[in-house]
Formats: sequence, structure tokens, C-alpha cells
Amino acid sequence: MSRLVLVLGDQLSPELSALRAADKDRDVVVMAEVAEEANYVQHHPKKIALIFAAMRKFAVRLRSEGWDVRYAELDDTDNAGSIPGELLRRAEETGAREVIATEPGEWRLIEALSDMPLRCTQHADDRFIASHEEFERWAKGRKTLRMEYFYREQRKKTGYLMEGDAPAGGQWNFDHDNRKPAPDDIAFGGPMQFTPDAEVEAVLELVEARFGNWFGDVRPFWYATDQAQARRALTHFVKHALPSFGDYQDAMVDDEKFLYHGVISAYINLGLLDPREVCDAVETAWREGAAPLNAVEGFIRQVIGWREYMRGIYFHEGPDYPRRNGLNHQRGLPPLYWGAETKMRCLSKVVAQTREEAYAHHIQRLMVTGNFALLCGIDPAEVEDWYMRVYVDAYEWVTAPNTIGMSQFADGGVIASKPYVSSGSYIDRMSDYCGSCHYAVKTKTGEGACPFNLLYWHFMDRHRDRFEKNPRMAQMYATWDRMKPDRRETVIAEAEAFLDRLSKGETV
Ligand code: FAD
Ligand code: DLZ
Ligand code: SF4
Repeated sequence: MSRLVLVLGDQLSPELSALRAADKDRDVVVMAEVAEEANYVQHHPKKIALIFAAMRKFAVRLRSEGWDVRYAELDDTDNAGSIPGELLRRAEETGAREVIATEPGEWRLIEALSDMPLRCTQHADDRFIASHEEFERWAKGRKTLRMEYFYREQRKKTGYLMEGDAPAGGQWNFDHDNRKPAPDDIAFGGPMQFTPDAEVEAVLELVEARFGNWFGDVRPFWYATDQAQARRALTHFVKHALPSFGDYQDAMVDDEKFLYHGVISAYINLGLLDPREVCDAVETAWREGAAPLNAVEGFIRQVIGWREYMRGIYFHEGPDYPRRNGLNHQRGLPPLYWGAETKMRCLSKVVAQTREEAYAHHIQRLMVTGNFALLCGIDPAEVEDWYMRVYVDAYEWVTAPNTIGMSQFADGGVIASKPYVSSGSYIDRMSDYCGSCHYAVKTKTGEGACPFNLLYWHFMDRHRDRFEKNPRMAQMYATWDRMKPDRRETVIAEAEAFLDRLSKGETV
């Protein structure tokens, strides 16, 4: 009797564990575009288009390799509307009683597959470099789960940038070389772009018709939609952007959406690129003298360090993680996150490019939209929901730890040792946004003061009990305490007036 082999929209890898466990001659692959996955958050239309187009092309590839693929398009009249529903429909159709799956990247779907009236084996997702067991072994008995130590273990295990037992260049981490401010000229024209072919065009039309009124532009659509294209995009990044990636990793430039970033998280998370092949390509560039060590180490740390660590934390912490609210923040997400007018140049630019491309790079996510939400005390569940909706690479296993943990400190410090908050001066140092902003970044209070300057101290003051004893924050509390009492009162009163205006929906 045949078995069903489930391939989800972010499992488009030829070496997927479910495919490896199946028998091409008797088993049936099930792939389905379903309303439940498209609707559980209102994803950016570009993200839905990317997933559906890549799914359709992957199904064609599997068929050409001899698999029997039962593929449901979203508009098929007998589409059951959910992944379990589609599996049950195909079980009835084929007589199968068993499902072979690769563990999904979200508790919600893991539980849905476990609750089905069909036997379902969920194989480990070994596209990730660290298994759950390995992460648990590493985490066991540690007081704090800091990424840096996990990363060193991964370096030793994989052998990336190792010279014997020692890290290449004598250091594990070259981050201090990677904080150069915004450059004057960018010598990278952005990620490789692909003109939609007929298959992609059909998907774009479907997405425009069904999801065109959700936040985000469907067109122009340029993402890679199969493995060959994604590999070309990777080669393009390694050749043209990687050499400067490290230096300008944290920089932000007003009219540059991509700087020297690869924009390949979308492809890795979907399965079009394997994290090992990405790291191999990057390490080879260094060994051949085509990219410097600070860039290559910085990049490999993101992939075998941060990416794997974030997934480890998501599964280690359990299904309640995305709803944690350690700082008890309750304010609603302001309309400016959905494109409502704002006079803050940094926010308006990051939200605008997010709407256009479903993309913003790490520091834009962390130190502009994330920083502002944390300073304002926005409910982290609403913040997480926003990041899940708007970014092309968003899946709960990676979005939740980045948002709830790293960005909003809502997990009580599992990921970050201190909250990522800053006044306007950090944004000014790392970007050229402030030069064309309505507000003045150097003005601390009064007319035209940069809101980040007010909100920063408001945050520090209202969370004093929580952070005052944190040695990494002591200096900031000392600075605050040295200010004259009437100045402190002015800062707090102006921050509160700003937050009031924000809550009333006024343009800020
Ligand atoms: P590059 O800057 O070129 O980095 C290289 C690669 O490293 C990325 O492709 C990605 O695979 C990996 N990487 C780097 N940092 C991280 C990280 N913190 N976590 C996981 N992988 C990382 N990344 C996602 O993939 N999906 C998300 O939903 C997501 N949400 C985020 C939300 C917030 C609030 C923050 C602060 C970060 C988030 N990140 C997320 C991490 C990071 O911002 C993106 O991986 C990165 O911007 C993707 O762009 P890129 O491919 O150009 O990355
Ligand atoms: C994100 C997404 C979307 C929008 N649509 C589908 C779909 O129609 N079919 C499918 O198999 N997967 C889709 N996905 C990806 C899943 O939501 C993803 O597999 C889970 O969130 C686990 O990461
Ligand atoms: Fe953003 Fe403040 Fe700079 Fe304006 S002045 S761009 S609000 S940091």
C-alpha cells in the first residue's frame, strides 16, 4: 500500500528527510496550496507568491524525477483548505493510511500532524546543522544560553574557518571590525533579480486576486523561485557583495534597500538553498582570497550561529514562547507600521521598503522597527504578528525568537543579556536617515526633538527595577541619575505626550 509523503511550502529541498524515507515506486507526494497556511497570518503577498511559485516548480521537478505528485492549487474546487484536510483527501483517493513527513518548523503544524487520524511519522529536519538533541545537550546545565558559545561548538563541529583546533585568524569573532557606518558609495547593485516566467506570472495573478488588498506590493516580483536561480543569486552575492558584507553589515542608507546583504534567508528558509552549500561557497571565497576574513566569519556566524541557535531556542523553549510578554507591554501596534504617515524618516523608509520588497536587513529590523516598538511598549504578540506578516523569510521558528527574544526582550532574557534599545544617536551613527528627517537627532527635548531620544529614557526609567542591576546597563542609569531632576521630568513628560499622541493615532 502506498504512503503519503508530505512536502510543505518551506520544505522544497530535493534531499528532504521525508523524501529520503519514501519509496518513489510506491509512495505518493502530497503538496498543497491551502487557505489555512495562507491565512493564519496575513502574509505579505510577495511571500505567498514566492512560496506558491517555488512549490509549483518543485512539484514539476519531483515529477520529472519520477515521483507521483498530487498537487492542489489554491483555487482547485476540491481543495480541502488545510494541510491535514489535504492529507485526508489524498488518503481517501489513494487508500494510503500512513504519512511520512519532515518535522514542520512550527508547533502549530507539528501538533496538527500528530492529531490526525492517520499514522504520521515526522522525521527530523536535518537541513539544519544542529539537531534538537544536540541543542538540548548543549543547553543542559547552562545558566545562560548565549549564542557565542553555541557558535564556537558549531565551528568546531563543521570545521568552517578552523585551522586545526584553532579559529582562523586567531579569533572566533570579528564583530568589532563589522560596524562601519553608512558608506558614501555602494558598489553592489543589489541581489540578482529574475523576470517572472509564465508559471510565476500565473501565481502573481492568483495572489493579486486573492491577497492583493493585504499589506505589501506583489509587483515588481523578482525573487528566485527554484534551486538553480537561488544558486545563481548566491554566486552573485558571493562575488559582488560578500567582500564588503562585513564592513557595512550594520549600516543603513536612505535610498539603498539591500546594501551588501545577500537577501538569501528567503531561499534558505524555503529549502532552495542548503545552509551548508551557502557556507561552503562563502568559505571558499575566503580560501581563494576573494573575500576578507571579517566578512566571511561575520556571514558564517549568522548562518551556523544565529540561525541554528534561534531554531534551537524556539524548540527548547516550547509552544508558549511566541506569546511571552516579560516586560508586560500592552500598547497596540501604531498604524505607521502599516504605512500610515510618520515624520520619522528612519521608520517611514524601513516600512516603505518592507511594503515594496517584503525585505529589510537585520539592523533595520532590530534597531529601527524593533527598537521603536520596544521603547514604546508595544504588546510583543502584536510585534511578532507584524514581523510574521511582512517579511518574505518569516516562519515562526525563526521570527519568534528574533522578535520575542532578541528584539522585544519579552522572553525575560533567554536570548539577549540586555534589551536592544537605543536613542537616536545610534541610528544617526549607522545611517544617513537623520539628515533628511523632520526631527533633529541632536535635540534631546523640546521642539523637534528626535522621539527616540525621549523614549529611550522613558524606557530606562519605567523598567528601572528590572534593569538597574544589569552591569551592562549601569552606566546608562548613572548618566540618567546625573541629569538635573527638572530635566528628567521634562524628558518623561515629553515622552508621555508623544506616546499619548501615538495611541490616539495622530501623525508623529
Ligand atoms: P544577511 O545579512 O545577508 O545574513 C546572512 C544570513 O544569515 C541570512 O540569510 C540568514 O539566513 C542568517 N541570519 C542572520 N541573522 C539571523 C538571525 N538573527 N536569525 C536567523 N538567521 C539569521 N530572519 C529570518 O530568516 N526570518 C525572520 O522572520 C526573521 N525575523 C527577524 C525579526 C527581527 C526583529 C530581527 C531583528 C531579525 C530577524 N531575522 C529573521 C534575522 C535577520 O534579520 C534576517 O535573517 C536577515 O535580515 C535576512 O536577510 P539577508 O538574507 O540579506 O541576511
Ligand atoms: C507560509 C506558507 C504559506 C503562505 N502557504 C503554504 C501553503 O499553501 N502550503 C504549504 O504547504 N505551506 C505553506 N506555507 C508554509 C507553512 O506555513 C510552513 O510550512 C509552516 O509555517 C512551518 O514552517
Ligand atoms: Fe529616526 Fe530620530 Fe533620526 Fe529622525 S532624527 S531619522 S526619528 S533617529
